[in-house]
Amino acid sequence: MPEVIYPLAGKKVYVAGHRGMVGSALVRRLAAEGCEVLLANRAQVDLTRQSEVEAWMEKNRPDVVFLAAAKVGGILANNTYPADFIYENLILEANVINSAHATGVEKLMFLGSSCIYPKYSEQPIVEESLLTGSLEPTNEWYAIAKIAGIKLCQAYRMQHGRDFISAMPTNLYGPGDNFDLKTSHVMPALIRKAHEAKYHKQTNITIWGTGNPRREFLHVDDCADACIFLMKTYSADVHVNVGSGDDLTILELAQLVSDVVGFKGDIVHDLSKPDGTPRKLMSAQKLRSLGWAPRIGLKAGITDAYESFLRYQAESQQKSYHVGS
Ligand code: GFB
Repeated sequence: MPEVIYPLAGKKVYVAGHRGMVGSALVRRLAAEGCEVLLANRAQVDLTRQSEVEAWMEKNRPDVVFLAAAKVGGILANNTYPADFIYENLILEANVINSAHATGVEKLMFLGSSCIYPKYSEQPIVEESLLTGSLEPTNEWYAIAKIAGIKLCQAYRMQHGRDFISAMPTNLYGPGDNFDLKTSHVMPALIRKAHEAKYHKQTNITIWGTGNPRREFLHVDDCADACIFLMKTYSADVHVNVGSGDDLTILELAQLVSDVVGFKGDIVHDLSKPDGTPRKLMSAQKLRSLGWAPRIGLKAGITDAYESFLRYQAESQQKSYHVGS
């Protein structure tokens, strides 16, 4: 185990974005750290409003911030709402990071995304590939905002000596995911499609694009564990990739999800939908050499994500029953 340079025990830890998939996983994982976790919903502090963020941070004075709040979505949502993705992410990052500086936060972690790297980066993608080429057009708006987040942390470290670090997770999945087919990422979409096809005895499911792009996936509980590991052991301006180190094609993923869900039909393609980046496998070398490795294999992770989908579905049905009754 590497040296803990910043123990979390006894600290006031603010998780911005605790209702999201990553934020809620961080809250679950922080329960083992002996810290006080601070949370705030949108009615208490709207992170896109500078004065609200400043007032909330001034009043609550966290020692530590995990900046997991973000407007996120899959390839189609990114491509359809570029203004929302760049504006909301930029403004909330700037508000939280500047307020963290103003109120003397001891340590902050900014969470980004693997889409910060150039579209045709050499694979596996090392941290130093940042800003060496053009971005993937379907998500460059989100990517620019996430790059700005890394740069904000670096700038406050350079100018003010702040211990603000950045972690770049790969494509994440797990409990708390968004299962809306129009706005979700591929994993929850495939789980839902395979489940509904099995339930309705359909002969096929449709996947977007050619199925040839390769993607890397990490269970969100592994991601939360890696983030807490880095918070306690890492302090430098270079961001750190957080991934599994393995990838597979979207078609292979669709087959694996079908297998877990128990759907036995065919997989067909909607070629009107974009493929996006051909491949974005991040190098896991830096995080491994720091001493962290994932624990949840892809098949076990998908099984867990499917169970969370079934719970989500049961809850939604219960809610609509109550509304209707
Ligand atoms: O997960 P996804 O939406 O995002 O799509 P990206 C990954 C791949 O799966 C693309 C294909 O090639 C999609 O065309 N795919 C196949 C599907 N079927 C489906 C489906 O039913 N739904 C979805 N959503 N995809 C996002 C970025 O890129 O990744 C964000 O837009 C962010 O900025 C996120 O970085 C992690 O991996 O292409």
